Amino acid sequence: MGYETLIVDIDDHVGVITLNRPDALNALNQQLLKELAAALGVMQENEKVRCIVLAGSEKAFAAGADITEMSEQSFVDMFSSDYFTAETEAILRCRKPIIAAVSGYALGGGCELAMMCDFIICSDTAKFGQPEINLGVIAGIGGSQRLTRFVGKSKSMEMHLTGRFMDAEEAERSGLVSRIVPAKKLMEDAMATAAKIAEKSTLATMAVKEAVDRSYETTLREGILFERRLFHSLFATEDQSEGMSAFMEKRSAKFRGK
Ligand code: CO8
Repeated sequence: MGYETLIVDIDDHVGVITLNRPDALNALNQQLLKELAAALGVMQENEKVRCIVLAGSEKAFAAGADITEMSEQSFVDMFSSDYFTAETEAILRCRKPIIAAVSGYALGGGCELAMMCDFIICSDTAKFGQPEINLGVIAGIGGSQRLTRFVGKSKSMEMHLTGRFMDAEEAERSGLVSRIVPAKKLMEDAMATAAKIAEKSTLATMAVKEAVDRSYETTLREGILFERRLFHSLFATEDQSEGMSAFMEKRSAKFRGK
C-alpha cells in the first residue's frame, strides 16, 4: 500500500513508521490516522515484524490533531463520524510492542498518540503538552485519562488547565517517558531497543503487553491473577522450553514464536 503521510520501512525484524507531514509539524488528520492504522495492521500481519518504532521528525513527533481540519467540523460532524475513534482503536489493537521515539513537540493528539504506544523514548529536545485548552477544547483521544495515570493528578490537571509544555527532564522525572537520549542518537537508540525486544519470544512480548496494559483496567488482585494465568500458559510454548534450556546450556536462546 502507498502512504502519503507516512514513511514505512522494515529493518530486519523492526517495523519503522515515520509520520511525514513536515509542513504541518506532523499534525494528525483523518488521512494520517487512517494510514497509520492501516500500516500497523500490515505490520501486525507480517510475521517478520516483531517490534515497531513510531517516530516523527526532529522538530516534531506531532504538534497535535490538525487544527485546520478540525476547525471546519461541527458537533454533528464530530459525533456522527465519531471522529478519530475507529483509527485510534485500530492503533490500540496492535499486539506487537510499539515504541514512540519522540523528538521535539508531542502536543495534544501528538502527546496522546505517544502515550498510546507501549513506551516512550524521547530526545533531550522533546516537549510534551496538552494545550487544547488554548483552543477552547480539551484532549479527545485519551490525554486526560492516560496523562493522569502516567504523571499523577496534580501535574496532569495543571498541564491540561494551563496548556504548559513539559520538557524531557520533567517528563522522565514524572514517569511519562522511559528514557532521554541526545536528539542525534534518538533513532539509533530506539532501533537498538526495538531490535533487543525483537530477539525475545513474540509470545512473551505479547503477553507482557497484555499484562502491563491490564494493570490500567482492573484491580490489583485481578491483574495479578491475569498475569499468573498468562505466565502458566507460556509453559505450553516451545519458546519457554528453548529459553530455559538455553540458560542452562549457557548459550543464547533462539526464539521462534512457537
Ligand atoms: N494543526 C495544524 N497545523 C499545525 C499544527 C496543528 N496542530 N501545529 C502546527 N501546525 C502548522 C502551522 O500552522 C504552520 O503552518 P504554516 O507554515 O502553513 O503556517 C506549521 O505547522 C509550522 O508551525 P509554526 O509556524 O506554528 O511553528 P513554530 O515553531 O512557530 O511553533 C508550535 C510550533 C508551538 C508547535 C505551534 O505550531 C503550535 O502551537 N501548534 C499547535 C499546537 C496545538 O495546539 N496542539 C493541539 C491541537 S488540538 C488536539 O490535538 C486535539 C486532540 C484530540 C482530537 C480528538 C478527536 C476526537
